[in-house]
Amino acid sequence: MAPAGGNPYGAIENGAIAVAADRIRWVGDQSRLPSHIPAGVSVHSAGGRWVTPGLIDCHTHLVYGGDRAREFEQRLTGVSYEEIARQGGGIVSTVTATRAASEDQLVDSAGPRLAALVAEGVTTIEIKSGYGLDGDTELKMLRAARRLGEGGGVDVVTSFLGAHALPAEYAGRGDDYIDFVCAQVMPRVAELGLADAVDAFCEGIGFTIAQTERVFHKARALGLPVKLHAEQLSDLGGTALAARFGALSADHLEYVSEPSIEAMAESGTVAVVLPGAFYFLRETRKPPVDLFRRHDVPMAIATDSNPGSSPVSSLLLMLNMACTLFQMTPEEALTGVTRHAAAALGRADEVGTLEAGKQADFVLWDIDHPAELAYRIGFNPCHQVIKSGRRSNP
Ligand code: DI6
Ligand code: FE
Repeated sequence: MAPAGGNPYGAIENGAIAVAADRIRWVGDQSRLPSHIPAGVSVHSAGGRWVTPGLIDCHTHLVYGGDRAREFEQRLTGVSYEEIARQGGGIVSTVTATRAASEDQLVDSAGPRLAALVAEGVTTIEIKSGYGLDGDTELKMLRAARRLGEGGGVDVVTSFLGAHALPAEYAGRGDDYIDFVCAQVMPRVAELGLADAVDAFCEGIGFTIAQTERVFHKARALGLPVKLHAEQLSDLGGTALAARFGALSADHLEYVSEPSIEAMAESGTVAVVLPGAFYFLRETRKPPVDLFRRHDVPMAIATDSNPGSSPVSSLLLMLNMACTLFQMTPEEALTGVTRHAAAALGRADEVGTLEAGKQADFVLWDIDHPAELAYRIGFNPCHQVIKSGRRSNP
């Protein structure tokens, strides 16, 4: 499958990919391969299968302690997500469990969730901090996330999300907490190279525009790109702020306004839609996919894998939900977990398409047509994952 081109999915029928070490060297029509294959080059048949770029899950909170199954029960009796958060449950309850867990325990508990994603062809994943909300636990989460990428089977990109929720010890003192995050935590995170970007939760139950802006200023001073949880439950204008800071992505966006979308188009900010959270919170307001299309804002799709609003470990299921719930096309959905997801992580030069020079991350699928990736529910047609030029599953 090729990067762009006028044909659906950028597909190449009877294509071939040449790989040297961890890089794609050439992609094209099989008939244009040299008839003489030089000694030392091995040839593998994909058996006529469809090949796509390795999938990219560009928004997850994969590392955390505990779970929130009981909160799920509570929500089913009619208590809202916001209500639970205000009562000190929600994100804050995961914070307690995450602080109590050791770094090893965090790595171990995230492992099976990561394995499920990798088994479906995920070769790059973003993982956020944000369940520590104190210096040591935020660093512990980011170290755990980095460790999950050490096996080489998947690239882990990290985001520092210190401004995720207000910890109990700062109740009523949001500005003081932001002071602490900016002055004490972010410089340590940056110095240790533990984050590739900085994120925040700009929301009534999160942080204000002014507080988010302070986090972004600090990120800029530390040379880190930004992204934002914006307009998930209300329209505070976080997306326009993110665009002003040249954010890589603005995520959720159910309540985003058209002027903010124009600002995204201007700044090249990717719209990351998260159908798992929309579904699991039984939201009714959809992200304005038509407006993203009209303004040529690239759309990415991710799991938002987290214990409270999206306990999801399947990116393929998100393709289905993006189509059924948000009326995206299967082609848009696939682009949303490859090319546009790469852009949402600032990694578009490295991954996300099958192009010469990029990392050799790709997936062989047992499917008859690429629309099948979005069509099936609870079925994994992944035949083989190639990560950085090597086979990563049996
Ligand atoms: N928005 C989300 O969807 C997650 N964080 C955020 O800011 C939810 C996190 C949680 O409920 O634990
Ligand atoms: Fe999130």
